Amino acid sequence: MIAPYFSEALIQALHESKRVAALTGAGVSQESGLRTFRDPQTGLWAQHKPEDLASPEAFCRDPKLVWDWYAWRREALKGVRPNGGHYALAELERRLPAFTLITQNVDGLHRMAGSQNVLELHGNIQRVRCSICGTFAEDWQEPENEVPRCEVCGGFLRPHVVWFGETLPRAELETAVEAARSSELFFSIGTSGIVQPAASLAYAARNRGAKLVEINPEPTPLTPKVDFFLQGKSGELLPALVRAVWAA
Ligand code: BJW
Ligand code: ZN
Repeated sequence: MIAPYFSEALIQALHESKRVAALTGAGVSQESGLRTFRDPQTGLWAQHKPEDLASPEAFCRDPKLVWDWYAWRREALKGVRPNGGHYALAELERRLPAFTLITQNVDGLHRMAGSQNVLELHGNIQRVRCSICGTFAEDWQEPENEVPRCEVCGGFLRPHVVWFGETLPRAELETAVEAARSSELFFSIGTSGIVQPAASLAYAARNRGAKLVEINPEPTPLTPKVDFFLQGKSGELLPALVRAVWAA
């Protein structure tokens, strides 16, 4: 790859900013081999739109279908490793005085790459809780053709993720809003920016005077508002940016 060009203004902004926040989406994990949400689906799940599976209504209608989709995704995650973009974000946390990483992803790859200060707005796919009483399950029986049940109340188990129409974890969301509002530089990386309330964080940052940086191979609804649009893959651009800013 030819070394990408980054403007002096962006490099200077990264040198000077004391408070930086970044919001990531499924695109940061694409180069680790994971599918994004709004990519056309292939194979086993091609006939279902993810939006139609990630909802309490879908789980009510067909709990087994939704459980199997998540079980398949957990299985697919087994061999998956973070990519250069995840590692570069962990490096930003080490380099910058105050850096908050806000992710919509449930795959856990940011922590695997070494990021410590991660706000998981949509939960984590590896955790499972009861859909009735909320008790977390560490391990569970998988009866054939049935959704596993809670040992406490007998309710169906479900993934500890946030579905459409459900509220985000309050503490994480409040901390994310505060980090966005107080940031001088805000990155939106690998997200289509259409799912609320995560999508509004960039606007909250901008309204308080932050400069916006977007990294995405495709323009999004946010693109016209950003100060720096880095068009391309985050697994390539983020490590190159870190090298450009902190060149030995
Ligand atoms: C690359 C790349 C590479 C590719 N490098 N980039 C206000 C207005 C309108 C609607 C609402 C509103 N407030 C709430 C709503 C309703 C709803 C919503 O936002 N709907 C919109 C779709 C219109 N939001 C909610 O229901 C939320 N709850 C809530 O707000 O509660 C209060 C409330 C409830 C009801 C009414 C009002 C208020 C909850 C949202 C939960 C979202 N959950 C999911 C599933 C999580 C579990 C799971 O993983 O299965 O979260 S849906 C899915 O979308 C997932 C993602 O985190 C999320 C965002 O997707 P993301 O990450 O942006 O992925 P993609 O695929 O869309 O984009 C990938 C991008 O990467 C693309 O741009 C590519 O170009 C790019 N890319 N390769 C960099 N290599
Ligand atoms: Zn229960």
